[in-house]
Amino acid sequence: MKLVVIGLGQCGGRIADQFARLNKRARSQRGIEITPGVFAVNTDAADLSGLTAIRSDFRHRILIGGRKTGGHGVGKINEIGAEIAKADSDKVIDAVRSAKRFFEADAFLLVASAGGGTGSGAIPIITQRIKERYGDKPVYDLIILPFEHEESTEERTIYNTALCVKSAGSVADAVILVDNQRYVKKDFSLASNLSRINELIAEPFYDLLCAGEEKKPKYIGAKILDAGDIIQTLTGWTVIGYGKSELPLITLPFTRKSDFRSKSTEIHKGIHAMDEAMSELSLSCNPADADRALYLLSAPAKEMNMDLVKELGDYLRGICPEATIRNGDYPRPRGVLDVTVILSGLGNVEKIREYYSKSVSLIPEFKKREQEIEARLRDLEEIGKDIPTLM
Ligand SMILES: Nc1nc2c(ncn2[C@@H]2O[C@H](COP(=O)(O)OP(=O)(O)OP(=O)(O)O)[C@@H](O)[C@H]2O)c(=O)[nH]1
Ligand SMILES: [Mg+2]
Repeated sequence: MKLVVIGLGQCGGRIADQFARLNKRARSQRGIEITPGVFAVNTDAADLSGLTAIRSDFRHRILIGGRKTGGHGVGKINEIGAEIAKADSDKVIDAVRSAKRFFEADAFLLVASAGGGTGSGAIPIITQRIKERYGDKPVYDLIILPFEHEESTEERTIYNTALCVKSAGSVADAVILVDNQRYVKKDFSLASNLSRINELIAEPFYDLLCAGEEKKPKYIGAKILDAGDIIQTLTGWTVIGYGKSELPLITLPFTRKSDFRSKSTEIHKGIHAMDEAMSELSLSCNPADADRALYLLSAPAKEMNMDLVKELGDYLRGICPEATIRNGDYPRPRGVLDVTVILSGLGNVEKIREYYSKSVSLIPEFKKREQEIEARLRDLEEIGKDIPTLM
């Protein structure tokens, strides 16, 4: 599957940059292309300069709202991010259209954090504009939810998140939710933590996108997972997970493949990888709420067998009893067995419920603060009304 990736705001831009890196890896390791165009859009010029893999010309790193923000962001007010995106959306559409291989893309993936200003406000607006313009291609939003400490120190973060998620949910074909807090590992420093988190966020997409684009016969699975399967699966609230089991690099001569013990070891490893994928989902949710699910097994061809594929299917069926389940296998040279899982069409997401209910109680507080600020400004004007101006 090929995606046009558009990162909005700082977080979105950096994760899009990570997708550009994945594409370079796919090209050099596998000779295939997974992202025919990667773009970053921001109100902040410095953030755009900090990217490394996205092409550096103005058509790939797109500065919006320049006159309004002076190139310095919107300071976490996502209503302003949305206004700027409305005014400058043509810049994004034109840039995407001019990408040379744009016609090869199967879908769009837009990426942003929900808690900031620019990306949070722009993602629903740009999603809508792209849908109006390219009705035949689905548009998916990958939305990054804030860390817990950000929610507790700044209420605006919760309000931004609720506004962003609700708006994106009403326009995108699917919203893939990623909770930053799930990736916090205490032993990382924050700076390297963010780039490590971004790698972990993008990684599950690698095999998923490569599987259907593979051209070498020996890496083509018995059941290929292609763009059609992914598009049929993605709808509404969605989470993604990834897990792996390390395999020995060489098979010892005395463990014959037909041996029942080695077969059960493979199944054990497969289940272990699936278990890890489910426990490290991008947002914690109840899998029983999924209407659709998908799993991709990647492993050396000789490690995969029908029993393993069936066991993984049974495992998923057990925890997602209502879901339509799609699957595929992707033979890889050697080393690891990994499993990528998508749960989609979730009927309930506890975390979103929390954002909505907390935000409802914040609205009167924000209104009151706004009125207070306006009243103070009126006061100030009143005091200075007799002073002449230079204008
Ligand atoms: N995973 C991840 N989260 C990030 C990254 N950068 C920022 N965030 C999160 O994104 C939120 C802040 O949003 P930003 O993306 O910085 O904001 P923006 O869209 O640039 O908007 P403004 O700067 O307010 O104009 C916070 O919840 C951060 O924790 C990143 O590189 N990776
Ligand atoms: Mg910013």
